[in-house]
Amino acid sequence: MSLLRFGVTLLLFAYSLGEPGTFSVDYENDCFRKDGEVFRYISGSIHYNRIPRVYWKDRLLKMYMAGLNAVQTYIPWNYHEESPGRYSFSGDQDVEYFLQLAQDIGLLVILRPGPYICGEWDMGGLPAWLLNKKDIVLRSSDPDYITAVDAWMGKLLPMIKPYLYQNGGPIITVQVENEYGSYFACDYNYMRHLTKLFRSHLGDDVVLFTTDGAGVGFLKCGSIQDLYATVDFGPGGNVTAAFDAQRHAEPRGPLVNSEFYTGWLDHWGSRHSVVSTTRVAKSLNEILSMGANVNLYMFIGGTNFGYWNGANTPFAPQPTSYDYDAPLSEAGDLTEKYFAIREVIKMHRKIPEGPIPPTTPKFAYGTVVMKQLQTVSDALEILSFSGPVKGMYPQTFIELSQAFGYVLYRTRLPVDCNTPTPLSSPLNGVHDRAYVSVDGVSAGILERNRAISVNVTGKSGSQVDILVENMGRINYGKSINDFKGLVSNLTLGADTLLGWTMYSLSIDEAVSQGLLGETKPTAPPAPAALSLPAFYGGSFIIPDGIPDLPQDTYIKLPQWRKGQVWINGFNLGRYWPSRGPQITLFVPANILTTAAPNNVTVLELEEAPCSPGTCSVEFTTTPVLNATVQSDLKQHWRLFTVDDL
Ligand code: 6GJ
Repeated sequence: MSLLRFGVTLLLFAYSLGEPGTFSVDYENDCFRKDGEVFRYISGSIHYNRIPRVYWKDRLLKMYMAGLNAVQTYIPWNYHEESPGRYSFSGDQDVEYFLQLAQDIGLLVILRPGPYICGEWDMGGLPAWLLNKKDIVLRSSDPDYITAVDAWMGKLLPMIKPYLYQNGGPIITVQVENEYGSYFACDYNYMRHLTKLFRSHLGDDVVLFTTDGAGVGFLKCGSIQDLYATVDFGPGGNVTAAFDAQRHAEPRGPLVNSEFYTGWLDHWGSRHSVVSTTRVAKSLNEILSMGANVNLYMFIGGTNFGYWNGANTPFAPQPTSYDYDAPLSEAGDLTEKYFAIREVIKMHRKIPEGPIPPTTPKFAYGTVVMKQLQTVSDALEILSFSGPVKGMYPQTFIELSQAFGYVLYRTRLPVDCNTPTPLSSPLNGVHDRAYVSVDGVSAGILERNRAISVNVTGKSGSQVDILVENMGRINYGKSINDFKGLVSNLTLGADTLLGWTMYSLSIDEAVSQGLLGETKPTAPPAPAALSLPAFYGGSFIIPDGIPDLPQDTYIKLPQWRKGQVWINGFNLGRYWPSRGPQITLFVPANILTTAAPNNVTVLELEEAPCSPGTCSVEFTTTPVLNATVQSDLKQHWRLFTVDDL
């Protein structure tokens, strides 16, 4: 780039940011000061990684019109560094554009770059490739972990620095780590290292802070010198007592609730969480009446597209929707809770007048007929770009250099099994769900903590295929080193199954390249309770020239059981209507087109409603997130696991 062009670019960049300002903690007057004036923030959480870029402005504007003067967002490390040194910061991952947009709209930013973020996000935002060191101690002074953190922050923080309020940007405070006081390690050297690291890149002026549960026990390991300690707590509790806990760590300075829960998270198989509007409004008013600073977590939850959801322990993965019963719905719709919160804020500060961006229209594109393409086993040649890996024992996803999705494990029966013989994972090592077949006939499902054995029959040499699904890594607590795949040996009867061929599957690439075709009709398999995991395809046209189309919609899969869905190659996420509570998946308009047929690809893992006769999926205008659930965390039979520690 020529010197002139560089100068112009720099000028434009400087122009796009504001004037450098000051933002600090005033310990004497127990407040923040912005440009010398007393300042109290009323913020809301929005995760750019859960919302399509094209909708960022709409959501941020709605937050601004609600009376917020700041937004809070995490930066998930694994969303931006897919493998060591390979970064992506464009499109839906364009953090700088998100920050600039917030500033242009008039919102300040509270940034939470981790490195760990929790957030019901895969492995709490830490990249799975850290587990290449099998015994790594995450969130500690473990040298390999620190090396990776230093490299990541060495890339990210210099990119963030120009957006600090002190440099004319919108970022007023930066969080270090996340609720470290809740983590077993309690490694002060780690937190000191992070503080030095953040200071080295961001300078001495920015306000660095920590967030911990509102209890002295949490603050003990979560707060250290030079990081302003804040707390988090939800509605309905004792606000005074919660802030007294903060005062234990910060006798002076502003009161801050960094996560005031406006709703709550869901898990597959548990009832949809809702939190009453009245309860939220009352506690919010109490917090604001005390002059405290607050961030409403979540103001909009959005979606765990693809494989990005996390899990809690005992293993409980979160669904695709991160609606969170938040003031703005997953699709950005204005809710009764939104207007109630706006009324409360109005009692404490002047809020913007003028039109609020309306709820986006939803369109029912109707029914789309689906037909079977190929089973996963039939499509192995297409799906396994890197070819099979052979080994005496099964290898984990990480050992097979795969982070997300599915791996096919293949072996053979070593002996005749003329009577039903248990194929088991005695150490509960199926992480997380496995679809077992023998000679092309489904034999059943193994599931972490729920089902560690299936009975099989067959001849010596019969082919055993086991498709293992990674359902999302634990994002909270001591089990975040969540390895996926067959993480311990399987047995047949009393004997260990040896001799494996393992296929890492590049399903997303195969779907987006349209590589999956129809199978030649073969003799129908022997009757079985379940079908083989298979792909199904269909398409629908959205006519060109109709104003406002395409519009957002929801996809529903009636009588389908569990799987993954892609539209035009975009991985929309997981569906599991047979377990619930989520039934529909949000489909943002930006992945649809009027220029060509819209291709729907479904990977059904258990049983498609396609035989006999046709099967279909539906596009409707109404979300269903609160269906009754099947067996809420009922454990069929399970051994003691590390999750129980
Ligand atoms: C916060 O702590 C976390 O900082 N929180 C939750 N904690 C997990 C407790 C599970 C037993 S649930 C909702 C929020 C977010 O995860 C946030 O990232």
